Amino acid sequence: MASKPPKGDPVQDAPQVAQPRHAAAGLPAIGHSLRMAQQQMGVRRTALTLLRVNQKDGFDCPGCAWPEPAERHTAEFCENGAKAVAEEATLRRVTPDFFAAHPVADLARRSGYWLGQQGRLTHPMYLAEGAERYEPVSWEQAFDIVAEELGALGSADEAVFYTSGRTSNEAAFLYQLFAREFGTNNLPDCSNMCHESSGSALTETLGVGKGSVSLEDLYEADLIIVAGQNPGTNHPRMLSALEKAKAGGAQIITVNPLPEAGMERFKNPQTPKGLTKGAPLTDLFLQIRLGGDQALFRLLNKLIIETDGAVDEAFVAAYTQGYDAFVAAARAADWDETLAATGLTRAAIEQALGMVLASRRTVVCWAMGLTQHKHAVPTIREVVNFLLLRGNVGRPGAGVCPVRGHSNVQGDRTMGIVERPTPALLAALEREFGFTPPREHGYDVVNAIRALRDGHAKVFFAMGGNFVSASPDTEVTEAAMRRARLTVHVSTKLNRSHTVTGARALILPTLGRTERDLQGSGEQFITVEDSMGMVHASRGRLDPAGAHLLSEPAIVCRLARRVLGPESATPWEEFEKDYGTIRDRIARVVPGFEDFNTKVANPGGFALPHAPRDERRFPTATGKALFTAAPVTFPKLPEGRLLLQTLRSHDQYNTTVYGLDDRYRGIRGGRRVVLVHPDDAAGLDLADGSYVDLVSEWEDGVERRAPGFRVVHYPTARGCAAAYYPETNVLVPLDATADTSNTPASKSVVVRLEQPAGG
Ligand SMILES: Nc1nc2c(c(=O)[nH]1)N[C@H]1C(S)=C(S)[C@@H](COP(=O)(O)OP(=O)(O)OC[C@H]3O[C@@H](n4cnc5c(=O)[nH]c(N)nc54)[C@H](O)[C@@H]3O)O[C@H]1N2
Ligand SMILES: Nc1nc2c(c(=O)[nH]1)N[C@H]1C(S)=C(S)[C@@H](COP(=O)(O)OP(=O)(O)OC[C@H]3O[C@@H](n4cnc5c(=O)[nH]c(N)nc54)[C@H](O)[C@@H]3O)O[C@H]1N2
Ligand SMILES: [Mo]
Repeated sequence: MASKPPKGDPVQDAPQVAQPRHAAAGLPAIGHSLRMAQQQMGVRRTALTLLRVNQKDGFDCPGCAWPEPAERHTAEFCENGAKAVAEEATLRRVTPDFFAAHPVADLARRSGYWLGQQGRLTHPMYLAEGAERYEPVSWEQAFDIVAEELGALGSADEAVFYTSGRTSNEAAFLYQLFAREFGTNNLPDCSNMCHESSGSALTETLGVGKGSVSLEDLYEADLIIVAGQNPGTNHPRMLSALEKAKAGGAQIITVNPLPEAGMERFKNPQTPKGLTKGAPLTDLFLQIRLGGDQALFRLLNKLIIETDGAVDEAFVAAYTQGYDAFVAAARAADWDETLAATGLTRAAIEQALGMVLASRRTVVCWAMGLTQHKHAVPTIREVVNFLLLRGNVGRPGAGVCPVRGHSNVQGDRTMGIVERPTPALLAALEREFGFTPPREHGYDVVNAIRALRDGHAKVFFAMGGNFVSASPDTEVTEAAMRRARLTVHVSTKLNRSHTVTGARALILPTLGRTERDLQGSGEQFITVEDSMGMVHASRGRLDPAGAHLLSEPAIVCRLARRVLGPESATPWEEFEKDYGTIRDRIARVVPGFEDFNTKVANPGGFALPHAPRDERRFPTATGKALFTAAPVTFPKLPEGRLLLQTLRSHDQYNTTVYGLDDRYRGIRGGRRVVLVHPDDAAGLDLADGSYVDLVSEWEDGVERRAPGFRVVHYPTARGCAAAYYPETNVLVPLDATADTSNTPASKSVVVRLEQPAGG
């Protein structure tokens, strides 16, 4: 049986609400993933495809960036990985006939869910200036159009080259090389909205902007703190690692405004026990207020400093600097302020302290709950202070673990997708390729939107992703995009960014991870880097979704030849023919990739060097790990307002909506819900089931409104609310970003809930 056709666009978002769950995975998860996969791919393809996920001779799951264990199960994937694969390997197709039947204005009225459900893009498509519909074009014509608009620019800095974190190392390396040969560092990427705050804080304090732990470290830890992360939905395979760590004696503290089912109890579908009641994961749940984490870690740090013998003084003396200034700041931490910032009890914090002091090896894991706040960078620096105090960096079982999002977002950065390149990277490119790369810093995501809005950027090119839906301040971003001369998207699936275009627009269809990539020299593989700095190969086996698709490396090579012409000394044709030749160059440009082609032949891949982890060497400005002492801040709420976080449901991958359920939170059949504590709801006179508009309040006085959300009484922290992204991105002001990292503060939006008149 083939795939089932997608259902119609749900006109009415009608969420049904039940009690939230207290355990994740188990048999229902297997059932859900297989059902979704079979709807998209049919039974046979489902079986063939899912068995290849994350196998040593298979492809890397296009879902999250969680690493693969050395010993793999036959089915080394999770429910949500299966959904990500099904979404890509679907048998549904978006052909030129589809575009003939659907003018852009029609597509712009559809939900993101409907757009994604239409299937894989099959042909390069072009929207001419003033035209109502996309029409098929040849690849040559498509590259001519891009070359024409790039050639008409007053300066290379009027072009923006965005990347979403699914792009392979090979494609990413070529893409940044092309942008820089063209003459710009305008290389914003999804990291700017994601872990940029982690990168900023870690580079400054430890000298390396990446996590310092491996899976083995997690297994050896005494204490694992999981703060601001929902692995049950977003990194389900992490639950197996936490289960294993617990079996080895680790304790787990969860810091979150929401009780997330996955952290409460895990039913591992790979074990007999997992099929019945499963294993509890969290030992201590700190139900913190949004944005209270810096205050929490600062107080814990003060208490550690004030406990005799608790500080690892030998480590502090040998490897760190800034300790005295930090101690002075930490001593000033105040119980009352911390209790107000966190909403926690004194007893809970003292219990946490007891566990911290009892642990000789501590790991802190985090994700978007820490990175998407105005004070995200000082918050993560405080986590670093916390680990440095007891010497928990650079030894087994301990360290920093920022858990990455997109499957190759970390690798893309390693390959040079960065708008603020280091002089070392530029020098290496210059040496290897013989051109002078631009030195000025380029635009990140927020600055790219400003440049488009203000007419300073005119061509927007995206290597994957869904920029207009993922970015903040939807109305501002969409208006900015419409001012462009040309918008180009290299995509696998239809999304909203194809419907909100510049004067001219192109959709360039590309191969996904699951597909066979045949080039002049034969079948190619690509490589990716996971969240723990392991690099390995990925090989697709399915036939491509259409005969006209090009791989991402091929698209960049052909575009570069057309745009840069014979002046470019780079062997673009050779790169396209044989990706091994790209890896040979990466080996000479990017530290840690020496002998790349040899090392990646090892089925398990290889680990990139990480100086703090491997040798307790801290490549900061002073060669020491840095204690920092930023003032403690936390969001303050005006009367009658709530602090809204915008987060993911269980049935979505960022802006890709797989379905309308959020099973663990008890929500079904709709996404326009706002979770509010029953006592806050009572104070605001909001019955469960009533409908409200969410109106965000920001210092610019502009009213930002998301209409028609069903109120759900939910056990979140007091004063805090939660609703799904991207429906709520319209509420996040473009200028509301984290200090230093400029990441949109998507987890702290001050809102009022307005009941429509008579409602
Ligand atoms: N299935 C699936 N997998 C994914 C994704 C997906 O959309 N779907 N997205 C991928 C990507 S790109 C990323 S970046 C990751 C995202 O992974 P997560 O960061 O887990 O994703 P979010 O849904 O944003 O969840 C944020 C979590 O932090 C908590 N939180 C929010 N604010 C605070 C705070 O102030 N303090 C604390 N302590 N906690 C807070 C929320 O309650 C929630 O549990 O997942 C990746 N994996
Ligand atoms: N309010 C709010 N906003 C947020 C967040 C939040 O928590 N709250 N999270 C932020 C985060 S962490 C992130 S990472 C960003 C995500 O931002 P993006 O990475 O831009 O968005 P995605 O939704 O992951 O992109 C999905 C699209 O990628 C394309 N695609 C999928 N696979 C491939 C492939 O293999 N190749 C190519 N070329 N294209 C492919 C498909 O066309 C699909 O429609 O969103 C950010 N925005
Ligand atoms: Mo992300």
